[in-house]
Amino acid sequence: LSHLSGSSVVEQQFPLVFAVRDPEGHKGTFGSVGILGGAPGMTGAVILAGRAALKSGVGKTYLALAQTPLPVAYDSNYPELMLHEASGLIESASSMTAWVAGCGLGQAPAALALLRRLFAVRAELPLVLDADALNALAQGEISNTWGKGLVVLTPHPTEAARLLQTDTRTIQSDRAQAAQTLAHRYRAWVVLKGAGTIICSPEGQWQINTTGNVSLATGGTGDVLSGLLGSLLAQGIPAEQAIPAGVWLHGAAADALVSQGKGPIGLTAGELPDAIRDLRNRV
Ligand code: NPW
Ligand code: AMP
Ligand code: MG
Repeated sequence: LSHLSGSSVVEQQFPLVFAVRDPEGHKGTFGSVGILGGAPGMTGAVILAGRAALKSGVGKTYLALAQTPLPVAYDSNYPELMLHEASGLIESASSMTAWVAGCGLGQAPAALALLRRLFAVRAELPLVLDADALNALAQGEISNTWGKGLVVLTPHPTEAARLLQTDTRTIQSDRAQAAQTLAHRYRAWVVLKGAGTIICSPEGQWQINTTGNVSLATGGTGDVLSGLLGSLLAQGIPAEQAIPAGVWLHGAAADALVSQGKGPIGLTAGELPDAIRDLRNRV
């Protein structure tokens, strides 16, 4: 059990997250992340995940939207994001270095089919499952037997309750136990979100994150976290560092914004990516 705290400690604990970049590096050096989500009415979720990925240093960010035709051709604030219809982009799954799935994906049959296809073609790429991908997993809509390759589950307490066929109160009454049970059952890394996020390895070793505050209790902050984790994994940072450091950065960004008077009331998820970037460069 290690309590994550001050930034200098974090820099020592996660050297690969805060390492100086190779001056000879190019965009290919820093990986490509694909993010599957964004059903009608929830395009924002996948855009937020994409912005978080961009600002946390991945080489290229591709959004696979569960909509035909696309509602917009590009994000005019962030034209760096490459928007595609999911069905096409998933066929190029192996050109990414990590995937995120579920942000605003919805539960429509077509969305579930996209998820199944991504599972079929992902090979051994790291995969972060959030939101509706977790709901699909809970309902047996997608297989829980993934082969080799890292899987990260990022449930909030109610998503965890759905996965374990219990209620939110039971999850909250012993969060560490819930995270360990999930990690064991799914043979995956687990990030059980909420105040005092629990990070648990597939082997059942858990730690509690101490950054973050109630300003994060607003729509879209979880989508930012999944984009951030996918980005760090796409950059080739090993899970042992990428996952706890990503959770730390997400909370620390909210703490920094609150100290600047931008919360706890009225912080928006879209403000987090710039703050995450500042931390990653300044820690
Ligand atoms: P309550 O209200 O206490 O009973 P759902 P969702 C609970 C997308 N989004 N501690 C709480 O239950 C997502 O990506 C799109 C305790 C809450 O009401 C998903 O695809 C956005 N309980 C989809 O929407 C921005 C907690 O869970 C319930 C808890 C649905 O995701 C928003 C909600 O869970 C959103 O991200 C905690 N810490 N946290 C966009 N801009 O496009 C949550 N709960 O029913 O799974 O709905 O999380 O909103
Ligand atoms: P989601 O429910 O998927 O949108 O994710 C919400 C994000 O905000 C997660 O990273 C949570 O850990 C975080 N969060 C929500 N409420 C709090 C809180 N009271 N204190 C700290 N973090 C929180
Ligand atoms: Mg969420």
